[in-house]
Amino acid sequence: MTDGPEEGLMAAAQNGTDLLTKTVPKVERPRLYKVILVNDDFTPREFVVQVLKAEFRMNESQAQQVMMTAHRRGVCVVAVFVQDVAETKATRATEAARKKGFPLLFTTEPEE
Ligand code: TYC
Repeated sequence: MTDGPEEGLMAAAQNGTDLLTKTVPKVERPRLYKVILVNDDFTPREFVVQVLKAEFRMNESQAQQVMMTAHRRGVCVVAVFVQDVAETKATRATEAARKKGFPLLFTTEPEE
């Protein structure tokens, strides 16, 4: 298999007087969406790490690295998912922060 989209296939056979066809539906990989962590001046570092561990199943070291990248550069890509999963995770993570009164924000954007 190549990198490009899978091609739909069609096979036809002449059998007596009947033309037999078989089609295989075209299947493409869904577009992936990035979940992006946005820096702010108020959310405590340790709380950001806690949310990354809880909502994105990161270990302490991974969560620390992602948090510090957002802290230093302004944003950091947390992970990529299909659109509905990316949006659900970004919303849940942002809501967890709102519940505690922090402005922490997770956004999503399509890859490529
Ligand atoms: N900048 C915050 C602070 O110094 C920590 C922080 C890091 C907040 C990453 C948000 O996405 C973030 N307390």
